[in-house]
Parts: sequence; C-alpha cells; structure tokens
Amino acid sequence: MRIERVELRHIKMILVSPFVTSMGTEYDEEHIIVRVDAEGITGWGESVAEGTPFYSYETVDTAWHILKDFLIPSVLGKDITKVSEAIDAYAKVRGHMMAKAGLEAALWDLLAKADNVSLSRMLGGTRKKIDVGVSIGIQPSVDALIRKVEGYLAEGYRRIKIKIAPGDDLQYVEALRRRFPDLLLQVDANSAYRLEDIGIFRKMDGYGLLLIEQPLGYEDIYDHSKLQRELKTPICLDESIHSLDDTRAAIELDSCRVINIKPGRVGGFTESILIHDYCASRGIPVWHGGMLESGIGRAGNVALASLPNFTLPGDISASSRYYTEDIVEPAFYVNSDGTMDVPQKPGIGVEVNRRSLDNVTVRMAAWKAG
Ligand code: OSB
Ligand code: MG
Repeated sequence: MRIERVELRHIKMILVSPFVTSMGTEYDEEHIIVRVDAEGITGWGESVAEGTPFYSYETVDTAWHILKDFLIPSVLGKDITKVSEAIDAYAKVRGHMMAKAGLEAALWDLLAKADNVSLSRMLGGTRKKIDVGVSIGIQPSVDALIRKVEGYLAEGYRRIKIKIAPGDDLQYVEALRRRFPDLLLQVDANSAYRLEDIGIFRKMDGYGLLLIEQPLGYEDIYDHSKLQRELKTPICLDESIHSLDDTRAAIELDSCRVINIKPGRVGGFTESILIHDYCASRGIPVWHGGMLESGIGRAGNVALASLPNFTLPGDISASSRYYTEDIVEPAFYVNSDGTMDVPQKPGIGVEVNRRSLDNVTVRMAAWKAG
C-alpha cells in the first residue's frame, strides 16, 4: 500500500485522579496519535512518550522530532506491504523506541484493516478475552488505599499493583495483605531503590507478592541479578528492558523471572513479539504493562496481550479508570470476572471518535506524499 499521508496529533487528556509514583505526580497524560492513510484506509497508532522525561528519556517533543524528521520521511510515498519493510526503512535510527512504536502501530492497524483481520489475529493472538489488573498510585494513607482496592475489586479486577517508594512501601503491602489474604498483589518501584535497600525487599519477600517490578536502576540489569538471588519473589523488569537483547541478558543473568512488555518501551509490536516468543521458550511469563494510554493505544495493547505467553494479568484497565471520556468507541470495559474482551473487528477493532480526538488535540501536523 502506498503511504499517502501521515498525521501527528499531540494530545493531552486529564486523568480522573492524579497518579502518584516514585517519579512524581501526573495530573494529565500527553501522548502522540499517529494517523496513516493509504488507498482509502486509515491506520491509527499511539506513541506513549510523555510530557516529561521521568519514566523514559523520550518526551512528546523528542518523539515528534524523530517522527517528523526521520521516521515519517522514510515511509511516506513508499509502497509498504509488510510492517517489516517500514522497520527496515528506519532501522538506522537508534533508540527512540516510543517514537518508532507509534508509527509501527499505525502501520499494523492499516495493514490489518487492508487484510480484513483483527490486529489480535494478525499479531498471533490466541485469546478472545484477556485477564486484566489495575495499577494504583501511592495513596495518602493506608485506609485510602484499602478503599481504592475495594472499589476496583467490586468492578471485577482480580489483580492489584501498587506503586511503592522509599517510606511508602511495607506499611501498604502489610495492610493490604492483612485485609485481603488471597489477593493477587504486586508492587512497582519505578527504580526508586538501591541494592543497599535489600532489607526492605527481604521483608517484602514474606508477603506472597506475585512480583516486584523494577526495584533498582532504570538501566540496570546486573544489580537486579544480585537482588533476585536473595529473594524468592520474582523480580519483574520494566524500565531496563528495551529490546530482545536486553531480555536475553536479563534472563541469562537471572536478573528477573518475569518480564513486563510495553510495545512503546521496546519499539513496537514486532520487538514485543520477539521478546514474548523468547520468554516463552525460556519458561518466563510475560504480562502487558501500560502507559495510561487512550483507547487507541489500549486497543493495540489488548490485541498484543492476547498472545499465549501473556499469562499474568496486564496493566490494561477500563477506559473509565483513566479518563471520563475516551477517544474510541466503544470504550474499554472490564467484565465482572476480571477479563477484558479482545476486539474482533478489523485492525484495532474500535472506531476513533473524531470529535473527542479534536477535543484533546493540542497540536497537529500532516505530511503528504509528493
Ligand atoms: O511503571 O508501569 C509503569 C504508567 C506510566 C508510566 C509507567 C508505568 C505506569 C503504570 C500505569 O503503572 C499502568 C496503566 O497504564 O494502567
Ligand atoms: Mg512499571
């Protein structure tokens, strides 16, 4: 298909409640929506680079620059029949995984729609429903956290992840475990600790957590191997994993026993599938992380999470957990059994609500093939 036009929209969506992590407090989420048009078909993708370089070095502005000056020119006017051809066209761009993943996602949607198959099917998905959980920011008190968890459990979520930071850790885990002895519970530190904090993790090891996500440095693999050696709870890496190569290093060093896959962090669905398949071959479970996506990115996440080795519930929650109004129809819902339906229509399987998209757009640009 000849890529005729590519459009970028910098969007800003207000979160239903502030999201507090060891990296700071987020009140709203800025991302880039990528639209690709070819032969009367439109593909949509979302780049999860944020307004701030706190989770990743990428930001909306760096992703915009890389998309505009390098990635879009490499595909515009080209005849693309497989996503791998686009990836080859911009292979010399190093890093900038979130910029790449946004364009790649739009191309996957375009090609799936052209083939009249769901994105889930095209990526190799095998499930029509996926298990989903919810990621809860640091709460002002233990009581506030317990009330939040009760609310999410009533909605159907079966797995809870809480954010932790030094000083906001063991008391929350202890209280949740006491109140909900059988809860599927995991914690995410977003790199807030150092190996010297091992005492905290030795204590945390006694609470039957599903996993401890990214306790140490955001680029570290080696220190995590030293920590994992001392714990029975699996460590799960998020920030440290940008590629299949990172995944191989982490697993061979026993730095983690679970991997969080976010397509934005690893450059797209193609690299995500390579990581998924390698982990499956090594008996390492994976789960799908989240970046507070709009419905466009969420649709892609749900499709990817339908692959067979996504055996742990993902950070993929209902639209209403994030935003009062999503930009897709239908919005995403959690079923009372803690699952989410995988869209079965062609491509991402949901429609973009153009009026809602306009309402959240703060900057827009488009490029046409000559
Ligand atoms: O570390 O998993 C993380 C959101 C933004 C940046 C990093 C992370 C998160 C989340 C939210 O935990 C997950 C979600 O989208 O529900
Ligand atoms: Mg994380």
